[in-house]
Formats: sequence, structure tokens, C-alpha cells
Amino acid sequence: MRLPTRPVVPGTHPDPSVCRADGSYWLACSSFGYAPGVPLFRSDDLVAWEQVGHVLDRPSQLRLDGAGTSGGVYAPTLRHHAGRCWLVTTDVSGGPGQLLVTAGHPAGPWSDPVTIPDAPGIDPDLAWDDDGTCYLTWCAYGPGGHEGIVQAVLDPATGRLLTPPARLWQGTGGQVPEAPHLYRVGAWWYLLLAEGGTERGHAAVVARSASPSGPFEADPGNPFLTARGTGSPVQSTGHADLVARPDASWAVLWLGTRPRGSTPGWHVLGRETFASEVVWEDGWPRLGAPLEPAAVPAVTEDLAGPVLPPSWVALGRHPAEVLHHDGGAWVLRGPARDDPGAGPVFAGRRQDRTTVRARAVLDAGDGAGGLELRVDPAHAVRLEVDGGLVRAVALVGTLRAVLGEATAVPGTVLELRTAPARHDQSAGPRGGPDEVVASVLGPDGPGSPVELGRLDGRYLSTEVAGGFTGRMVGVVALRGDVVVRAFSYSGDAET
Ligand code: 6LW
Repeated sequence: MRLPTRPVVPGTHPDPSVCRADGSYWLACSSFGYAPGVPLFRSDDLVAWEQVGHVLDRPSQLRLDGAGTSGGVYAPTLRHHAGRCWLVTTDVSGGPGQLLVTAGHPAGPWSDPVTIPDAPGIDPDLAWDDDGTCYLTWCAYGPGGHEGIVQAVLDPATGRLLTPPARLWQGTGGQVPEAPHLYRVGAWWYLLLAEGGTERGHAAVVARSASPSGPFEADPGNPFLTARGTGSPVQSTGHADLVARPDASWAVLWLGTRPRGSTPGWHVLGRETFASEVVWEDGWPRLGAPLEPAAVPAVTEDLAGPVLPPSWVALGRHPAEVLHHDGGAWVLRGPARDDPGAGPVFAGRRQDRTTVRARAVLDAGDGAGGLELRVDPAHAVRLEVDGGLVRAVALVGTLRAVLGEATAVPGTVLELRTAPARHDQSAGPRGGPDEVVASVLGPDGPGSPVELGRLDGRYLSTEVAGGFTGRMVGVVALRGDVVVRAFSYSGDAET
């Protein structure tokens, strides 16, 4: 199995679902506790993807109050059927069941959701038979936990199930069969599942049947996709979705991680989206050649104007609920100064390159706020401006360490960057994936950054933080409103 080494959508973009509509390919991913929900990308070739926005981009579609970083919106399925686009997903922090939205065009606007309350679980899929019957296939969860892959006929207009859920094929024996996608190809229905858990045992497996409801016969060549037990630089591969090209060739998008540092490594960019060709052998889809860019291009972004880039999200709130543009600067609304129990308010974007640098100039007035690189609120490096001081702080679980501090004056530039891990032999042979370096620069011109502290990047990895997401970088308001006078982000190209 030859896997690509470069993602087509880097950074935390797991659970890819892809369809073709209006002459382009469209891709949707999980977004968890961040809003807007379900980032949406467009491509002409399945390799170069441009983010066009989000599917769940307003509060009437999605409320994430109280959802943690890894709560909220899980694995969507994106389909084009009978001239409309359909997306079904789960808000695991909302009521039980699934959310179904539709649009005349994948770029939106998308409808408010129809809820499917009688389908508790995750990873819903939609497929239609020639007679218009709509099948909802999902990974059921009940009071006792995971119940396996089930299917029911759905009325997509009302969200009502028209048949009781029935169990389908449950994979080849790996734990937690999930992520079902069902496809009609010629005379066969193919059921693609993930199994083995989303960590190192992850895999995608396939079965087929003459009927959408089975019985399914497993591909003797399974697994369709896995990196388990291999030294591949891309690991935890699975949760895949197939797509047909107009010339009847097929491709597959799937998730994987890129652990770095000494074996078994730490991954810090979350689960990313990769792509491969699909070849058909004896009526079975087989993983083909890698589909990947020659290099992941460099990226730069800043908050220059009054419109947020589509990459920007906020944790637990839509960005418009916490950020507004005023007098040439963005203002992040933090918790009230007299409410010390309220958590920080975070808005930012994914760290989507291995080597990145973010800079910000903030005015916290008599409140406090900062520039932060985080996996979640408890795994972060932050430069916090508080009164006349800027403090470099590391948060690892319940531990908080002040790495260094400096005097803050108006215009002080905060800088967080990633740097290669320095292998400290006295600490033994275990090297982390990178380091996160916190520095400040004076307000008068570029100057040289003065380093206040650094943290081994393993502490900002999914292996340490847990959960389903990767690193984000952005601004945080700890007390009161924070004026973001400048913010810039850059990431190096990767070959
Ligand atoms: C998703 C499940 C999975 O719903 O992780 O890797 C869950 N697969 O299918 C969250 O992304």
C-alpha cells in the first residue's frame, strides 16, 4: 500500500466527505467545538483545495454553547443528488440524532437543519436508490455506548425514519466500526467503513451487496486502507470517502496523521485529509497511487480588513458573536472583568503547516488577553498581556508555568513560532516533534525577537491533550475586551 506523504488539506481537517457538483469537487470536514461548523473546500483536481466557507455558518444552524474543543460537530457526509446538495452530520453536544441541511449549490446558502431525532449516534451517511428511496446509514450509539453500523429508510424532508434501524455489515473485526459510506456502482452497492479506532489501529474496509441493505460480502482484499504496524510517515489512516470523476475513474479522500519526534512520535496538526487514486480489480475498489501536491505551499494570512478570512473560527461561539471590527481593529469580547470563573474566549485558525509563525499586537486595556497556540484550553502556550506586563505561559493539563515575562508597552509585538526540536541528550533519546517559542519584539520596527520561553511541542500534541483536534493559533481574551491591532500568520512550504 503506497501512501502519500503530503496532505491535500493540511491541519486539523478530519473525516473528509467529498462530492462532485457544478463541475467541481467539494469537500467537507469535521469541526468539533469550533464555529462556524463544517469547513467547505472546492477543487478542480482533488489535490489543490480552496476553502470557500463553512456549511453551518450561522447560529440558526448550529449552537455550540458548552461544547468542549472535541465536542460539537462530527463527521459529515456531503452528497449531490437530484440537482441538490445534501449534508448530514452530528452535533454530539446538541440533542441526540443527526442534522440534515440542503443547498441548491454547494457554495450555499445552506438551509437550516432538519433534525433526525430517532438516529442517535455519529457518522451519518446518505445514499439514494434509483426509485428515490433515501437510506440513512450511521454508527449507532445507545446508553451502553457503541452499537454498530445500522441503516433505516429516511424521509429527508421531515427527518423521520420510515423503517426501523437494521444492523448491517460490521467490518472485519476491528474495534468500533464507524464512518459508513454507501455507494451504488453498476450492479453493486459498496459499503465502506472505518474500524480499529481513529488512532494507530485505524483502517478502512469495504464490502458489497446487490442490495443497499445487504447482506454484504467482505472484500477478500481488506483492509482497503491502513498504516497500522508500518513505518509510514503517515499514520492512523482511515475514515475514507470515495468519489467518481466524470471520466469514470475514482479517487478516495481519507484522514491520517503525521507523527514526528522519536518513535512512536507525536502529531500536532490533528488528523489531516489525504488523497489516493482508486483502481477497480475484480469488482473491488483498491487503493491506488498517491494523489498529492508536489509541495504543500507556503501560507500567509493577516487580519487586515473588516472581513475575517474563511479559516477563522471561534471556540463555542460563532466568530460574529465574539469579534467585531471597530475603528480599523478587531475587538475580541472576553469574559466580564468581575467574573473570574468564566473561561477564556478564543478565536483563531488552524496551525496548518509544521513550521509557522504568528504575530499580534494587542491592547487589553485594564483587562487581559493574548496570542495563543493551543490544542485545547488546557494545552496551550500563550503570550498574555496583563497590565504593563507580557507573560509567556505554558498550560499543560492542570499545570501552569510562567516561562518568562517582559514589560509591555503600546505596540509590543507578540510572537509565537514553532522550531525544530532540540534533542537534549541529558533528557535521554526521546525527542519531541518540535518546540513552541514565545518571544516579544519592540514596537519600533522589526528588531530581533527577545525569547521569553519555549515548550517541548509534545505537550501541545493530540497524544498528550487527547481529543479529536489539532493545534489552533489565534487570540484569546481572558478578562474584558481585547483590541487586536494586528495579527499575522505564516507557514513554511513543505516538500
Ligand atoms: C468520527 C469517527 C472518527 O466521528 O472519529 O476517525 C470521530 N473517525 O468516525 C471524530 O472525528
